[in-house]
Amino acid sequence: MTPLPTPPADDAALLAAFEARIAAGESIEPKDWMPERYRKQLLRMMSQHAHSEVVGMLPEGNWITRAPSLRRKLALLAKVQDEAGHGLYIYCGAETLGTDRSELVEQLLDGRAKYSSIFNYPTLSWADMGVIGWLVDGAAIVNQTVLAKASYGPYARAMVRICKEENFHKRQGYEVCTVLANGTPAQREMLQEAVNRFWWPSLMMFGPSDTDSPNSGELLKWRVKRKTNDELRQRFVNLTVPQAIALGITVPDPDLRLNEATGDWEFGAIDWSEFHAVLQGHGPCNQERLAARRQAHEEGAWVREAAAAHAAKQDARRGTAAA
Ligand code: BYC
Repeated sequence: MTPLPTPPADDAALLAAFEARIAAGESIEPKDWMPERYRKQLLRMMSQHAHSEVVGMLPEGNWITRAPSLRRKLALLAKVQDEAGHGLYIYCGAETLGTDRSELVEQLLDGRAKYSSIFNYPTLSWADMGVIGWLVDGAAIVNQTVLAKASYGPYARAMVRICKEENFHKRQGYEVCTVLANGTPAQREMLQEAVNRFWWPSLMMFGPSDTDSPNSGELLKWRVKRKTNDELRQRFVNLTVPQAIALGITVPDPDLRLNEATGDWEFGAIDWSEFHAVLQGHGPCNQERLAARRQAHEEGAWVREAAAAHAAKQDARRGTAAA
């Protein structure tokens, strides 16, 4: 973790009062004074989170027309629609920090903002829909349950609702996995193959290891994060390995073993070169994902224009009525 920047001297008293509030477990609200670094860090994290929800619709959207039954199609449609809603709640939360959503979206489309690495992997089989729900939403719940206690009120409150919906997503995903695990040999094989592809990228969702996480110091100090990347990753592995055992499938890690003394499932080394390559735009689907978002943005221009024209008309009417 890198050393924290020193605040300007004239902010020292405000900073001390701010940090005392955080230490007392108080929630910071949009109109409260906050250090510029706190605002910047939250805006970075919340906008990346919102972008992840929106880009995260693409891998699953790929299977809506090919879901194997009407029931599965309805559940998948509802899940993808939920992700759009999550993006909107978090963009609204991010806007309370003073940056307009259109600017945040620009940052995504021109490549300045990141989104979760996991969504740069392709969805090659129906089993991927089960495995994404189980592993990807499962990882998101571990991360977001803690964020529901973040010091910034609008973010924490958005997380409470999102976590409830993510629980449904995880359950539907695990149920798809259970059916495949108890199906034909070809279905079990399809499930195992999907787990083999998604296991390590799911562990990477928690971010770099603590020794290599430049933002953790500030975020932990100001209680935006309440646990480190490695702590949450370990919690996810401890929760998930017994679920894999219950499904009768293997986790693709020859070094995985239960440490009886700590109760932790210890896992092998993560290939951080793959993680960094994906972050630098060289994952299997980075270009495809951004191209899809840019196209959707261009095709939605008329909706934004119509909404803006309607709002302007309403404002003008209100102005006339008030005059
Ligand atoms: N992917 O200092 P660090 C979902 C970046 S969507 C890409 O540890 P921090 C779902 C990091 O941004 C769930 N980039 O960062 C949706 C930083 O770069 P910058 C998405 C990553 O912020 C649809 C650099 O690496 N969840 O559930 O302390 C369908 C150094 O990292 C990643 C969230 O966004 C990554 N995996 O910790 C299904 C949760 N990891 O910005 C499911 C909110 C790290 O300095 N975010 N980076 O250039 C967080 O909890 C934290 O931001 C992270 C990273 C744990 C992700």
